[in-house]
Amino acid sequence: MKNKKKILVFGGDGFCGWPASLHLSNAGHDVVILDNLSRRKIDEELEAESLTPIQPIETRIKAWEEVSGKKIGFHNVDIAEDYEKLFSVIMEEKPDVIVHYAEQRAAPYSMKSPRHKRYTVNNNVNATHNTLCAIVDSGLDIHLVHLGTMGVYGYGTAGMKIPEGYLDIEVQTDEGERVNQQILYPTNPGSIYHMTKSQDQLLFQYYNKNDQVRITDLHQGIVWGTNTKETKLDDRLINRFDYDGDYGTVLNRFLMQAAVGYPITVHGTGGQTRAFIHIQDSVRCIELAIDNPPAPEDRVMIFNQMTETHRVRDLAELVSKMADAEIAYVSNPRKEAAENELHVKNDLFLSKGLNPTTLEEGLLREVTNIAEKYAHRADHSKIPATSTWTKEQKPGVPGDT
Ligand code: NAD
Ligand code: USQ
Repeated sequence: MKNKKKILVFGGDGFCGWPASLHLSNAGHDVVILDNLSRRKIDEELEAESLTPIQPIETRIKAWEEVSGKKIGFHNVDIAEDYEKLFSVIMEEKPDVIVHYAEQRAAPYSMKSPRHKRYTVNNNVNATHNTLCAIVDSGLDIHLVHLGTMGVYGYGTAGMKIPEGYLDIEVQTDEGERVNQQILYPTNPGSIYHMTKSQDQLLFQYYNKNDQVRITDLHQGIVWGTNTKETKLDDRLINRFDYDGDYGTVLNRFLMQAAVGYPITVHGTGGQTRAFIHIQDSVRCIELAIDNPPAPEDRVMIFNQMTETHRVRDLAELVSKMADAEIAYVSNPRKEAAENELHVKNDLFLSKGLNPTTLEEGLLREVTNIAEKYAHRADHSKIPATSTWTKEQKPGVPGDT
């Protein structure tokens, strides 16, 4: 393969990282996963498993080799806690690219208790800092591709389209002259988890300025769907499907709830507008980011990785109609604007060749079919979102409002 690269995927056992590892391996790259399997341990802590029966990482990798003839490497490393091991793996593997997914990614989990807040900050900020520090320490020219979030922007811009990372501003000098500048778009995170992604941005700015580390930061919207072209090839390659109140994301939750006969849990009025991307496009974006690295003299390259925006209650109505399911407007356990507009620029990925998958019934049905197939594995007591942003708030339980 022309342009074959050695790619380390940090967090490659997770919901986005596993299908991305398969996609990159299928495209001909040499892929090695680093993961401490903490997400699987959190399943045990929450007593809430993936709806789909995901296989142990060793079985996944063996199945991939049988199906594709391609090898994926694996190192069990806690990149936040074990800098020495992280550094020695980087020196051993000498990657061209690191794709960094390895963070605690659920906003409700990050808000559960002081312990969960502290874990999320320690894990995420150290994971990102250790990665940057090790890249510089290695002396290797490694392109870092990081998964950030749309949530760093906050979700309201008074009608303006959210730019890709940088905001044009005009300032007035002491002499009264007007000067144009670009600044990092001010962050406005809505949870401890989203706050760690805002912290990541500063770490990137610093290491890019000081050490010319080549960095692409992908501000991703909510990922929906479960299968990709590669995960469909064998049951042992199946991707995880989170549906519980902490890790389940909104559209997949609604589709799962409809499939198992649980009322669709809309938080508050459902007036929240969010950005979305299908898992197949998510993995394609990673490939495009890897194929289009910034030059060493470039600033941090920021892409908005989303394809469309939707209002939560519109999604609930769509799923309700499609599956003839009931909607429950529940108490919102989060502190967030009840209603917001959201307009987002995504020109960079479109210009690099992304052909967006939009919400269409066939794909929604595919998710519902998977949820129906594994409905017997669903624990209905784990569905309500019980993590509240403040002590005064109530969990999102149907029938409680
Ligand atoms: P996930 O929890 O399924 O996967 C994260 C993986 O990272 C897990 O396998 C976990 O074990 C690993 N990990 C966490 N901390 C680690 C550490 N210290 N050392 C080694 N491995 C560690 O999450 P996901 O949904 O795949 O999300 C991946 C990334 O994409 C996250 O950074 C998240 O913020 C971002 N993202 C996700 C979504 C989404 O909708 N899922 C949307 C936008 C952005
Ligand atoms: N919501 C409901 N009902 C539910 C679940 C959620 O109404 O049953 C609402 C929430 O209150 C919120 C919206 O749906 O207003 C989105 O919630 P979510 O859990 O789907 O998404 P979020 O917490 O923002 O986090 C997810 C991923 C995270 C990623 C982020 C991208 O877990 O890793 O960073 O999406 S973004 O939202 O664009 O910041």
